[in-house]
Amino acid sequence: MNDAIEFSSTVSAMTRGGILVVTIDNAPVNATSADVRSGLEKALVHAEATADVAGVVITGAGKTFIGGADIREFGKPAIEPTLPAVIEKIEKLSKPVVAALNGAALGGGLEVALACHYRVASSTAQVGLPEVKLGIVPGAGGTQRLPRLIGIPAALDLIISGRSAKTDEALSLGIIDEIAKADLVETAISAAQKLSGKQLRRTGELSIATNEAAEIERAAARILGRARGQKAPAEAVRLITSSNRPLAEGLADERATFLTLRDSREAAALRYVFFAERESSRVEGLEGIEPRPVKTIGICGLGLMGSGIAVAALAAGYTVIGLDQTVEIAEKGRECIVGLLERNLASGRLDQDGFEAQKARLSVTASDADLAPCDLVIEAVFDDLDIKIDLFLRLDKVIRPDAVLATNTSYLNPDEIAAATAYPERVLGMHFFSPAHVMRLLEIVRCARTAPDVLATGLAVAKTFKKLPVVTGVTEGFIGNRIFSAYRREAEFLLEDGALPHEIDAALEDYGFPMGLFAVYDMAGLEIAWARRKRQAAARDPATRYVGIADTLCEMGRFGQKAGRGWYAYPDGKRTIDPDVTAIIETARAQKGITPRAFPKSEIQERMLKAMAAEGEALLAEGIAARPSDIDLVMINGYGFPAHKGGPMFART
Ligand code: 3H9
Repeated sequence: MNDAIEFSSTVSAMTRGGILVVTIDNAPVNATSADVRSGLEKALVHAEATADVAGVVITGAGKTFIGGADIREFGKPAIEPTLPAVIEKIEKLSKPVVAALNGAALGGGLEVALACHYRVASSTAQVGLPEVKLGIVPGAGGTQRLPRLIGIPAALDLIISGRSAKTDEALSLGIIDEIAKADLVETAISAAQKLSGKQLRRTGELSIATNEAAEIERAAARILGRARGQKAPAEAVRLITSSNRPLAEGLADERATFLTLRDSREAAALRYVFFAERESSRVEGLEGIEPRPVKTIGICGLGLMGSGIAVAALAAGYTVIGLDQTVEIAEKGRECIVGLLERNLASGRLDQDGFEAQKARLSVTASDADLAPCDLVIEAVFDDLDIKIDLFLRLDKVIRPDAVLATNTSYLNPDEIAAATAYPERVLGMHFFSPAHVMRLLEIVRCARTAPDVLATGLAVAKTFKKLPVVTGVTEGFIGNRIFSAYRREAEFLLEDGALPHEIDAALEDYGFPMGLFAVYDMAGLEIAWARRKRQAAARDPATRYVGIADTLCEMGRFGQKAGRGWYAYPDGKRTIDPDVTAIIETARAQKGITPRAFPKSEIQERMLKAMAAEGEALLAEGIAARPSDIDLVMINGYGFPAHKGGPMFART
């Protein structure tokens, strides 16, 4: 052991047992900033030049190995040395370099590790190349070295999905060589000592299996079919499938592609989304506020929504008490929840022990009093104000005064529910999206009197549910459904003005939505929205433009796919343009004296985007949404807005 050497302000090293142990300490995630790159380069030069150093170990301080390139540096002038240059030095070093993966090795972090001659990981580490999620391709050798190490099909899967692999999978794929059973750095040091003086295995020199052409072709076709107009996945496929060529040639192609994509609008949008997700839970007024402790969650109403919420709560480790109207209905709810857990077991998302443990934490009841131990109760009963108020009044009598009450409503005013209760400060809204155990978005509704620590509790619980929480103020439909209404309204205006449902849907799908609006309507069913429109009819201002075509369809029983017809016809289940619907639309236009005109796709897209952005502006002006990026997150995660376009607020810039 000797004194630490500081190679830069974020990279230091100690020599232990003849091995230079280099530690990257660049909080929060050890991203490869200019200072890290320069420190690493100096450490490598030192190791090569120092006779007493027999090898190198690279590791990270804290819980991350290296989280990748510093995304905040993208778009700024490049500072030497570049990451590919540092990585080349690692691979070519004459002495063994061992990566000691103490945590996540992502993007440029895994690329550093791939160039090392041996990789040891702690059991909690994970590896991945998530660059396509940022609209770029790996730019420091990932598309060339990973296929050399694990073959093209496995590299395609990891790079295009952008997913992370845990250590067991990483070991079986051959990405890492060893999982440390004892101290990670000690294990890495001893690996480096053993490799010293031996022939080193340089990933860039490995050859690629060439007998997998059919498998590769199938995988590539599948990936490109899902890319929805994004550039990065297609470019990554091209680079990976052509990696069987001289390394220098592949690296040069990769670098040029990375630089072009990095400066693209698509990458800017995805970077914006990345930071927006981290920003959304920073809420004004909650600085330093501690959430209330939550161990037991009550869920009222065990229908589809309540069951989904229960599954999310069980997965997060909570004890769950489900309540429904009768013992029989509650038991049905329990069966539904257990059915969802069984699906997770069958798909491998849950192992047998986890399944048993989750099931053991679930109980159901028809008696309000059984909810007494709850720290938080989430109601997911029928969306009717009287029913919800009645339930909350009953809950007031049985749960502790400091327990939090959350209403899962889509359209009702939670302030009215809160006002009816004994302690309105403990009430907030938690608007889940269906299916609640799958959909990531969770609107957290801050009511007029919600206490700060109650709001903080909602956010903290959402995080444990692995949801993306976005705080919204109270307004009809909150952030998402208000913008969705504006989107729907504009589509209906377009119908009257001359566009047909399939033309509007084609324009939206071309833009990147997984499904056009009218196809979505048909899938979800038209009757619930019709019932709401009928309820609102009396209050509607006759001077505002109202499109009645959807009402006509409903009056004809065209309730969507379930009914076999809606905005489209479904012979053999296949979405087909229906001349009857065209005739209905033409009649509606004629009745209003509208002369239809043709709309190019770009104009449809522009009008839809403008309508969403204008509603977003209104939400900001009213203080319902805190920032434009929160609105974008809601539309991306709840309504299919393509992430690579950044959301309606980003797209207007
Ligand atoms: C790349 O590597 C390109 C190369 O192929 C080629 C180069 C030539 N940069 O997520 P958290 C910040 S592209 C800058 O809440 P966790 C983040 O904004 C990169 N900042 O933590 C947040 O800041 P703040 C490929 C970054 O523990 C803070 O760190 N890599 C970066 O839940 C904490 O983040 C990726 O795409 C970054 N790379 O999760 C990995 N990463 O506190 C992206 C994070 O101010 N990162 N920050 O809001 C992650 O997936 C997670 O952050 C990680 C930690 C799993 C590492």
